[in-house]
Amino acid sequence: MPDLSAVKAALKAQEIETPSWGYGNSGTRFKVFAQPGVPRDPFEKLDDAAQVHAATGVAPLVSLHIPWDRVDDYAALAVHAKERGLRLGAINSNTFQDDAYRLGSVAHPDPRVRRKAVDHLLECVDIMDETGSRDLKLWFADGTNYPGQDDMTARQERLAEGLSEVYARLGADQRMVLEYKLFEPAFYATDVPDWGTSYAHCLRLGPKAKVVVDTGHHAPGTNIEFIVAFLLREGKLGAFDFNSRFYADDDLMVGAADPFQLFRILHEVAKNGGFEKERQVAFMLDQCHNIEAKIPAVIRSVMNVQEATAKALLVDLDALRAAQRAGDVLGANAVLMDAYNTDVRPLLREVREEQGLHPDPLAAYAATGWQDHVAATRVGGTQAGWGA
Ligand code: AOS
Ligand code: ZN
Ligand code: ZN
Repeated sequence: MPDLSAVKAALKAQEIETPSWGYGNSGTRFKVFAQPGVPRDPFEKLDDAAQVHAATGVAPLVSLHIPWDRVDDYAALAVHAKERGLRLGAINSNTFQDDAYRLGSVAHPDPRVRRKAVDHLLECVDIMDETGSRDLKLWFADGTNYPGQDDMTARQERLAEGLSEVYARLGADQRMVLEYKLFEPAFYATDVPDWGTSYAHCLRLGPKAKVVVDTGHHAPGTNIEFIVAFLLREGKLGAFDFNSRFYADDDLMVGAADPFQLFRILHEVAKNGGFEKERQVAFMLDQCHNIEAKIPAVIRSVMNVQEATAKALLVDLDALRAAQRAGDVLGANAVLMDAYNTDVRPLLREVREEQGLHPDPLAAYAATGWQDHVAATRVGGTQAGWGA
């Protein structure tokens, strides 16, 4: 059986990164519902993220999205974070919202648009220098809508060229992490549609380039845990964008749609050393909370990751391997299911109490009165920027 004190130590050491855009208003192309008290600027987004960290103890990092989180003084933003026990996490680039990007960004047929896109990515690395962020997170909306619209091979060439210019600009401790997505907004061919494409680019670029697995970016039925296991084995898993989906890239709370899938993914992480700090796997959330209250939704998501992590850490690996060696199909499956079916909520309550936290993070947040405070004092909160 796994050593319970080691499981507890791993749970206390876990760091989950929350997205700045998860705190702002968001919606679908049909409607953005405004909520009272949402942050008006990146400083206030950090104030909300601090509430999540205070309640859970495991969410000290916040991802930024540029230009949504553009400020005059990034060092001041980093200080603001530090004063609240937070650190600035990945810098997410945005090469999808300008009119110039109608036919793509780094893979655009026009070199002037490619220049603009690469310049933006380079600006993001400048920002990383100021914020102390380790990761540049790249997601490209690039692709085509119709067969024949553009040359798919030429687009790969342009993409590779842009990426290598940015890679050369990275500092010694900085990385670029490249997200893939099968669909949307391009409907025929996305330029980085799958992990294989991202992996191939990252492999060519070098050790500072790694793959991001966003759990909402696959075809239905894709075995995501296989991808995770493969990338970990190759040392190329850079980060997760956790969220859940029923149909497309729904960006719902992680663990809401398919907690068993989240467990299977985190089991592969646990089994393959992905929780070890030196592996530098970033556990990020990429979610939008369209109809639910935002801070409690982020807290719930963090708790869902913790619960799936606890179950993954409780898998009796010795028993699992013994059953696998013996070819005991049912026995091996039972070991996994035993861990998944364990109610880990009492364990997590205990872990939180040992950390000096309230055992129930949602109750702890409700008791702060923060929601009433921000509803009364913040007028005119901003839109998250995405999903509108
Ligand atoms: C888009 O689908 C991706 O998941 C990106 O990570 C994106 O930058 C993020 O969702 C914020 O919109
Ligand atoms: Zn994402
Ligand atoms: Zn997405």
